[in-house]
Amino acid sequence: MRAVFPEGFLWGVATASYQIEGADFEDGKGPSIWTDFSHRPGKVNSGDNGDVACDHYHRFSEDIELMKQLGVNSYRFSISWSRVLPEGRGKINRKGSDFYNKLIDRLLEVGIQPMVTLYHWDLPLELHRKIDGWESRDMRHYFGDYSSLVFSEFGDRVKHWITLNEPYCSSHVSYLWGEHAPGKRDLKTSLTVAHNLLLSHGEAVRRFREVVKDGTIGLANVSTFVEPATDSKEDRWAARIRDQFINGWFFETPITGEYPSELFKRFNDAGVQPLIEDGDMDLISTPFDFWGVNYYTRNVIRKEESSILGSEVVQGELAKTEMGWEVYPEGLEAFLYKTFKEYGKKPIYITENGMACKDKLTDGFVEDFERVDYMKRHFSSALSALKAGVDLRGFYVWSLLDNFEWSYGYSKRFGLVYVDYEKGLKRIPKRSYYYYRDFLERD
Ligand code: GBH
Repeated sequence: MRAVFPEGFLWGVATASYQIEGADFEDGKGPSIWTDFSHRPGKVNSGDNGDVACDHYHRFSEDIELMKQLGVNSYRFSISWSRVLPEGRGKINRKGSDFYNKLIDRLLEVGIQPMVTLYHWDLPLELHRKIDGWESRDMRHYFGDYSSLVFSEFGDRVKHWITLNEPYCSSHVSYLWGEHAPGKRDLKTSLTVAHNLLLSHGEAVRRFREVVKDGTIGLANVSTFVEPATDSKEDRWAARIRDQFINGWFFETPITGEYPSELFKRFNDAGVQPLIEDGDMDLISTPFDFWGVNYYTRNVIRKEESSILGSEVVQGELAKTEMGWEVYPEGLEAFLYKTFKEYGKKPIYITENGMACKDKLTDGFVEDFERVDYMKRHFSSALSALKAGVDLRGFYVWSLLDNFEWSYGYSKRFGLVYVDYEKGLKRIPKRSYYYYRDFLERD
């Protein structure tokens, strides 16, 4: 199957700073909102935190070796803002930026293209404390300054950039559902946060054009394929509105410069709409180069008038992963097609796809056949999208290593490589790692 993908297609694995790095207080690094959140009782499963995580900060050479043996030609990781700027602004922490210099140089030495995310949820705690973090309109300036700094430090070697990872999660999962840092529950606040995130995305793209002359920059969104529970008019309406909430808000707005109209009207009627100032929508719709699509599952939606979204998520009947998410590879092809057609005809990278399994270490090995099956089916769905004309440029499996799965702590494993948290964080490649290696080598 691999041979059918175009020449130059990027095959990779993806990670994020707080989930793997550890060394959270080392070499001048400042705390992030996740440092704070994970140390609060009851926020993360078993009281887990990212103080040590996979200790990737000290073991990055070993981890790059794992990638080299795997045969990927690209690696998507994120930069920890507070490692580079401990208080989110001000003077650069050289030891922090040196870590990323060493990481990038080593990747290039072994022929792996870095794809770098500027923000994967670990906001410097100081910015949260002093200026209210993403609730503040000023964030776009701080994010802009941080971005400019990072572009000038690493832009000579990094050619693929992503501004934000899943603004849906850093707004709604964090400020509406309360499951992620900082753990608030208020729709108006969370819509304000989403607006500030989108403004910051636009600002970073503008800074990028000033600093980097040969590179591309995109936005990575979580993309949940939304389907109505029944074919009734009510459920189809409910699914459409829900799709605007999860997907359209972050896929349509940066293209059209307008929030999805039906849902915006609903929020406006309820008085929770974000405050939009002159020039905001121009900034948000600053042209950028590609979409990152993080695809995991679908949502089945039924009308529920009492909810402000007008709907609820119902249990689907498909097989589920350890996260309880339905396995639905067909949704990937459909989503890619829709994204390409409706959201600006841009090149697309699948920047995350993977599953959590009940991985058990037995006689020193992990037989994660379910994950192998999941990968096969999603690779083939991606191929169908390509054949249907989607400009698909790459596929990153989430994730290289088992890691800190946010509010689930270390209880959920997404890695191609098992991390033995009991035995010195030993890395043990799973069946799926060898499947991917063979796929990349000869399939
Ligand atoms: C990604 O987010 C993150 O970028 C990454 O850091 C994380 O480790 C990885 O996924 C695995 O979780 O309605 O119950 O079916 C994933 C965001 C949002 C995807 C919720 C699945 C639907 C859940 N997720 N979504 S459900």
